[in-house]
Amino acid sequence: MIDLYYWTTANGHKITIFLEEVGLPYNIIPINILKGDQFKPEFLAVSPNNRIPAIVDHDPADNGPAIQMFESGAILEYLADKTGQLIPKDLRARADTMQWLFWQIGNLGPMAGQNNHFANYAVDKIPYAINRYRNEVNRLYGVMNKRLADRPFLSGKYSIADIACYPWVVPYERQGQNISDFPHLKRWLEKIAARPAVVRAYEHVEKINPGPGGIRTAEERAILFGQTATSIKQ
Ligand SMILES: N[C@@H](CCC(=O)N[C@@H](CS)C(=O)NCC(=O)O)C(=O)O
Repeated sequence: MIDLYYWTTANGHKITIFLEEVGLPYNIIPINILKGDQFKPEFLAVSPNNRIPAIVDHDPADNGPAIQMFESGAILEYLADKTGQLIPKDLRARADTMQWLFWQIGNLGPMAGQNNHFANYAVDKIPYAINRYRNEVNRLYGVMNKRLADRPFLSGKYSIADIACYPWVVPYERQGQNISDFPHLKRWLEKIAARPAVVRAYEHVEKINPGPGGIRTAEERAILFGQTATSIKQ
């Protein structure tokens, strides 16, 4: 059984999609990042960066003690290796998949996160910051669109690279992007959205965090955007 420390955000969806795809049993431990659960000592012991997702694998392949992991890319690679699924075994194909997985972690995630922050959450609307990150996400969607022009998925078959990127393309409207400008990306998005495992993964949202989503109060804003080193002092 895998314990999954989860909230209903893009980085959380990556792991529920993977687990649903491979059928590995999991137990969700909700970490309400709007209420400050990410600063609780028991969570920080698993995820010292106070971010979801994180996992504890109580049944690791070496039969040793439980393995704890944070960072969604590392978790996806670990779970793909554990199950032998959604990651190629061939050396070259695996290297290709890993570069697209890391591309998401180092580019699409951080840029889309900042885009969301400055366009949708920041009280001060700073045109320079809004344009900078919207343009970066536009460029990154363009990189994916080009890559997908002559192949169905980012790296050969459907893989952890697609699973990592997908939740960052779902909210293309909030990202200030017109999906029709990216026809290959749109086809990819629709194909993945139709997968039963993906549908099941997103069903957690309504159960765990029903309602309009996003930040609702000044207190939630302070918890998410007022963080310093003191936030994780225990
Ligand atoms: N690089 C990390 C990013 C994780 C991340 O930013 N998680 C967000 C939710 S999408 C979070 O936990 N935020 C809590 C906070 O900002 O305090 C990963 O890929 O796992």
